[in-house]
Amino acid sequence: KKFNVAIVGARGAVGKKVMELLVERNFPINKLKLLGSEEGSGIQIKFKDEDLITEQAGKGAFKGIDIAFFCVNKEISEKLAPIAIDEGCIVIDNSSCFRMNKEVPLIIPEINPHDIDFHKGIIANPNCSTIQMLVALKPIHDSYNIKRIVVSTYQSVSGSGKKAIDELNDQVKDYIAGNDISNSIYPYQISFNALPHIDDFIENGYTKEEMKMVNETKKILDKNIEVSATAVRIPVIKGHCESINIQTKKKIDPESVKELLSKFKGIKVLDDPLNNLYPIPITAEETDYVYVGRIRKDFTIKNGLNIWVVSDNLRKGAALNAIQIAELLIDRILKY
Ligand code: 11C
Repeated sequence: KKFNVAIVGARGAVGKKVMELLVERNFPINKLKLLGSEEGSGIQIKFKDEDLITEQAGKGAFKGIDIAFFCVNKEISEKLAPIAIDEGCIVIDNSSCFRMNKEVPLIIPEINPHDIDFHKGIIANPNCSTIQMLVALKPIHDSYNIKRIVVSTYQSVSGSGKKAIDELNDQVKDYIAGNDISNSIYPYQISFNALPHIDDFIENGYTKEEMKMVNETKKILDKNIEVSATAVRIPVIKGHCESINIQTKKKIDPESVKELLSKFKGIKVLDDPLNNLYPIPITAEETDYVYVGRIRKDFTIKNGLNIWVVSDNLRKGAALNAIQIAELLIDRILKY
């Protein structure tokens, strides 16, 4: 069976990656429709051998579409998802708009595939920093029962979209040319800098990005896990890194964790620090894996462990996980 598919926000960083991965994974497409804003419509984009023309998203645009990948911000998702559902389409939403809604499954296929059975038209794709953290922690939680996570992220600019990639590149060029450096996406220069500020700050002193990691972990993996997060933007184009400290209920040792992680689908362990082997964004770029290294005991607490996790945020952190959700949807629900 083949499906009619739409991408909303096809010209953005995630939308483009979804298009690319639909081809790479040989997704069963009958017809692909590219949707965007009014200004973004009428533009020609190549998909396989076809020249597709982007169309304006809105009433009527989702008729006859089976699955729509929403790769837009939460304000646009909020406006368009109800229209898409009304027109009989299933929405896989990349934004944070519906993630914490009790009626909406929030899925990482390796972790909670069964939750998809309860969907009512919208399935949410988790935040990129949550996805790579939870893929790495799932096998550890199953065996050792994680009580608490302390995580600091080092996130690339592609997480803020195409304009942020351009901003970093322009700032580097201006720096080398000796020109003044301007910024519009971030509150400060991002080149040669690090900003402890991703998404908006809220009253409790944390950012929304940090709270996504807290709340999404509870919804996807286990509501009893406590998470303390600090999210930092660094001048890398693709690939988010995370320093993760965990405390488990059961006794834990690095060697068994290494073995456990090596066997888990989607994870690659790179951990031979004496030979300079550890995950870095450049290794993860354009690959589907969540890489784990620096697996070592935390000597300051009972049952403590430190790990370092890296993944391509546009792939497993966004487009790949969204397509894996669609593949799961087809496998469990639509094929019948
Ligand atoms: C970033 N994690 O790297 C964000 C991007 O809630 O889906 C994704 C924002 C979200 O800036």
